[in-house]
Amino acid sequence: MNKFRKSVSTHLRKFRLRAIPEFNLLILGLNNSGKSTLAGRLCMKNEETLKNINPTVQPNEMDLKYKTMKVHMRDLSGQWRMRQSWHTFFPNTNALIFVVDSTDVSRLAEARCELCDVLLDERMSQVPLLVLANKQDVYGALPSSMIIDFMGLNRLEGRAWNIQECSTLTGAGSFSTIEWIYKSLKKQRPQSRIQKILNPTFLFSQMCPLDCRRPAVDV
Ligand SMILES: Nc1nc2c(ncn2[C@@H]2O[C@H](COP(=O)(O)OP(=O)(O)OP(=O)(O)O)[C@@H](O)[C@H]2O)c(=O)[nH]1
Ligand SMILES: [Mg+2]
Repeated sequence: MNKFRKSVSTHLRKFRLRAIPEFNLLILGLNNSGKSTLAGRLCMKNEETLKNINPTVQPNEMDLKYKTMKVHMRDLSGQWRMRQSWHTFFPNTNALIFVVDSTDVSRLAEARCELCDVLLDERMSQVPLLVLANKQDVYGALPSSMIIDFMGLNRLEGRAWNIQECSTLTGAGSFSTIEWIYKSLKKQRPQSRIQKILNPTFLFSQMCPLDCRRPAVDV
């Protein structure tokens, strides 16, 4: 009996060593920011397909193998109505990419509020965040330093985050996104209960992490 148990545990250990870790990556952002173009590029879709992407209606789910990990990507619609159901994808999310259209200054406040709502959700409190300052190929696109200011990203505490300039349309900077996600996921360890309690996002979960100034009436 002991021999049997030993052989089962040896096989299980071998299997665990060989198993590829799988992670869930959520791609959010306002409509028209470039989420689906990013997802398509990471999945090596051809240029013709990338230039003819329609606004997303149903969530787009895709698997990507990168180095030693398997990433399950979920690209959701950024339309106002669809944003109300983003939270159903929060459980088991390991990393978040928030795409911003750097050419659309008029919508940065809206993007800030939406991101704030996501970060306030306790299920997202430990999730590393990568903000993509997209559409850098367009003349006049805001640099990442200005996006940091406009969106109040410097206020973020207790969370691994980064911002990156890119153009998902031309591809420039798109693949470094997955490299950053890879590195931060590799560092991820399950949190102990005490660490969770000591985490400021958990303690002050009702405070707005980005100090967003949402208008009184949602338009
Ligand atoms: N110039 C430029 N246009 C881009 C870039 N990325 C995306 N676009 C264009 O922006 C438009 C919207 O892109 P999508 O990828 O569909 O945007 P989305 O965020 O998925 O939008 P929803 O699905 O409606 O939420 C398309 O016309 C894209 O070709 C970019 O880096 N530069
Ligand atoms: Mg889309």
